[in-house]
Amino acid sequence: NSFAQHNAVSGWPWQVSLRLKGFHRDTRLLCGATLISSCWVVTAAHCFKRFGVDVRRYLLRVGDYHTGVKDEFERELPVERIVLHRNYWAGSNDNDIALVRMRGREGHCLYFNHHVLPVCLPDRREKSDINRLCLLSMCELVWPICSVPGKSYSRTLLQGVVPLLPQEDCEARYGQKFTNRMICAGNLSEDKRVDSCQGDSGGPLMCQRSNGRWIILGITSWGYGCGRKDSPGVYTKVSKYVPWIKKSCKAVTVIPL
Ligand code: 4AZ
Repeated sequence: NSFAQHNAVSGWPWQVSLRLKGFHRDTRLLCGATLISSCWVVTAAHCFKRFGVDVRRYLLRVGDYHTGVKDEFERELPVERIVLHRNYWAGSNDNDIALVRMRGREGHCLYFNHHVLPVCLPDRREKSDINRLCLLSMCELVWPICSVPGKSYSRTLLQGVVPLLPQEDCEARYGQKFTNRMICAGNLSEDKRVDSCQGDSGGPLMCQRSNGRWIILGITSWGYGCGRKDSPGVYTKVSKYVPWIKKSCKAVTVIPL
């Protein structure tokens, strides 16, 4: 598929995966997440809908590009704290945002390098210009297979370019479920175009500023199916939550190890 997503060049250093611990020492991919500081990631609140907010059930994996291969900078960190947005409730997709803190020492969790680096937060008034081309990095899903039972995940991180769409496109498609705290992005005209899907939730919709910096504009949240004509993907509009993110990260008192 020439129009499908590509393998990410060498990973995106802020892409994190949220993993659920199994009964043995295995973990499985639950959601994407995005590194915003040495200890914190943002993700989607709905990622915790199924298994709850007990921190012991989860791990965050950073620096991963190939699943099944231990990459040089790959690390798995335990979770210390999960903060769901207080206006998120499982009956809707509104305010689909959560913060997760890794367990570290003295306010420090990760060393940054070319493979592990935080993304920038948008301005509070950041415009989601229509037709701005932004990028999705996807945890592990190959979408053409995703809607088929027995779906399988890609072994390497994927990325794809999606245009930001006018809010009206999602309002027309999804009605009241689409709020102004969400971003509409994707392709309308053809079937089987680049889109996020199950397993990608919580990961970044990111855009590059003219100064070269990448910002996280959206968090993969929901949509009708994946890659369907006339059904764009819906992303949590991060700019609406910047004050909440800053306040919540500060408010957490860290228990020393
Ligand atoms: C999901 O199930 C999901 N195409 C995420 C994104 C989209 C659809 C579903 C958008 O987590």
